[in-house]
Amino acid sequence: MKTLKIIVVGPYQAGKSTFIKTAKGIGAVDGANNANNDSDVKQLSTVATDFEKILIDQDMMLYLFGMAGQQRFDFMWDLIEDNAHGFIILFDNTRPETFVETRKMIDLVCAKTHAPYIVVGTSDDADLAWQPDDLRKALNLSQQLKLLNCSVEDITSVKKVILELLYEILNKYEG
Ligand SMILES: Nc1nc2c(ncn2[C@@H]2O[C@H](COP(=O)(O)OP(=O)(O)OP(=O)(O)O)[C@@H](O)[C@H]2O)c(=O)[nH]1
Ligand SMILES: [Mg+2]
Repeated sequence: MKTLKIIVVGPYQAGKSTFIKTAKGIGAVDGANNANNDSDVKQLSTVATDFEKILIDQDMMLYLFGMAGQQRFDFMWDLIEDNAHGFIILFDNTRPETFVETRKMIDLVCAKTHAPYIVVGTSDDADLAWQPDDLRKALNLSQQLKLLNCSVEDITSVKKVILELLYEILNKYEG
């Protein structure tokens, strides 16, 4: 069984916990096998890390970790960055005041690891959501870098994000 460790990071209230809870539902096998008894009870704001195990098929298990938005990002790094296979950097499409922090997280991921990552704007379903071209400019993202939108409560949308990252990871390690 291959296990992949994926870290979800992003500013405070970006939708990380909701994303991870929704992701639990994408497992190929029945819910009982995907359930993780250690997972956090839903809280208003995460004080520890979120964690879910997701069985993709008989050969692949994802370990999905969420970094608490209120904790200092640097402090958590030594614990999680070691053997991560990929990163999902989530930010809220409707909260431009968090864009500077989002950019810093992208820079930190690039500086600390060579693992693949994707940048994902949440609240895609909201009226105030920024358009992709404007987001690219605001976050100073190159055209090559993948920028996706996601509604974190929507399982299809969350699945698309995870599959995109899996393609990136498989390309890197097997391509
Ligand atoms: N409708 C909708 N709501 C969202 C979306 N993203 C975030 N939210 C809402 O934003 C709030 C925060 O979501 P959480 O999943 O707790 O965010 P978080 O990043 O884990 O927050 P912290 O742990 O405090 O950093 C919740 O009320 C979510 O329902 C989205 O894509 N669509
Ligand atoms: Mg949280």
